[in-house]
Amino acid sequence: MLTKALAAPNDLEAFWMPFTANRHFKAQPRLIARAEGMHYTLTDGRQLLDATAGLWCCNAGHARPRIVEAIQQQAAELDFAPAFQWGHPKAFELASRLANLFPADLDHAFFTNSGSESVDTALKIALAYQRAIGQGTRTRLIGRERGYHGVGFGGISVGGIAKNRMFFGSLLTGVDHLPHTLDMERNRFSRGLPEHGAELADVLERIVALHDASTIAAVIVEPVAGSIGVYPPPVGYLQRLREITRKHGILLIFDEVITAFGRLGTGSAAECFDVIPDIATTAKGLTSGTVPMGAVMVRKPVHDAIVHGAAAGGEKAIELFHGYTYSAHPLACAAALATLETYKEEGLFERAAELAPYWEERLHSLRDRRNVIDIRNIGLMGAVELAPRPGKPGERAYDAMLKACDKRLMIRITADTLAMSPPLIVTHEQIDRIVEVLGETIEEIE
Ligand code: PXG
Ligand code: PLP
Repeated sequence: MLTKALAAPNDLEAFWMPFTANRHFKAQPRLIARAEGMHYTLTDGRQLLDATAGLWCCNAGHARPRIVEAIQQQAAELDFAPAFQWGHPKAFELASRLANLFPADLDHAFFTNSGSESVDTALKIALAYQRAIGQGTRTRLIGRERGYHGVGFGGISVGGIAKNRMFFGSLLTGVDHLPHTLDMERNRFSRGLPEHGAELADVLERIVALHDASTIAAVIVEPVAGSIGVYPPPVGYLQRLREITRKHGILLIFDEVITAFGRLGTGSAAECFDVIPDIATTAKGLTSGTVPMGAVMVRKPVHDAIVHGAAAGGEKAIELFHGYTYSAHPLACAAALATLETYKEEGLFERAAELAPYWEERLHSLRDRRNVIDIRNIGLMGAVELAPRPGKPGERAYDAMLKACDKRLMIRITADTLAMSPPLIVTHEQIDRIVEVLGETIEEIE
């Protein structure tokens, strides 16, 4: 009998893999058997250094004992509890912890099971809020070009990645988009926040002029665009978005699915940039990727307008007709509490902040390598953008991912950008190793 860790299936057909080149993968599979600390082990025994925290989520690293034990104990103690009209203690404890972690009066948590569900939830809360305060004509939602907000119909409607939208019909109506903020002409090889581009937020004024503020419910942006390949916001951009949305009675939603829980060296991007949105969506790092969970953080006035406002109905009436079977799942709550405890006990957010300058320095040492056209970084996020092969967009990065895997490094790719977001427990030596392998990889691929 094979040992459990090395057991591998011999039929890969039935599993239709998400966001994967299924045909190529199944011809040349990469199966992961185990994870511990900063490393993955493949079924063939090879060990990979994890430069991506899984999919931007395992911020505490892998198989952390406190988190593992919490999940094990919880499964034995309370496997499931209905979240509609019932509660369990850890859900309330977790919500309170999150209310403390997020700045200002982002004091209420609505639980979901993923970033996509968090985005759907946030958009629905925004619409319900506008209606609750007598602004029911405000139904438009404004996203941004190249934004990634998951794969629900709400998320792809406000999202701005053509491939994620073009196959799926007409999407939500009444959506418009701000321009994206990547400006390589002016900002190429910026370290941290790019200097130019705050004025791109002013396009919101033109969108308001076009549709009228009375039709717009909310603007949603990633404070740092992650999935598209790490676009830190231009200096002053988020502040300007905040001013314009406030002026026009439009809610500002930060999609913090990647940026929350230490990625920027703080609990949230809201804290990092000192810009307070009305709603913040989270997932991923909330449980360090161990159990699916998201949380939507909502400012008190928004929550109160819906829950305590005139439209809420009698005390026995449900205030918001929304929720998931697995909202506040006991296993997820236990995992999240243990994760937050791990972050705190090990000072991982502070650690990320301390490592960020070194990360920046090392990453930018790659700027003169072959085909490198831009490098971007903030916190413990980084991207190396390669020139695409003529007529074959994405292939150069795809080959880089395979080559890096051969060299025992896991990276992410998006179009021709290599993206890195190591667990916050990464060491200086491991950062050196990541950059060394990246450099070799870039030189060796065509
Ligand atoms: N919003 C943002 C800002 C995200 O980054 C989602 C929503 C959706 O979350 P779920 O949990 O539904 O996937 C995300 C997720 C990548 C990559 O490598 C990025 C994400 C997910 C998977 C891969 O760029 N972002
Ligand atoms: N579809 C059906 C038939 C259901 O009964 C439910 C939930 O009861 C759902 C979808 C939604 O599932 P979830 O609450 O896990 O999102």
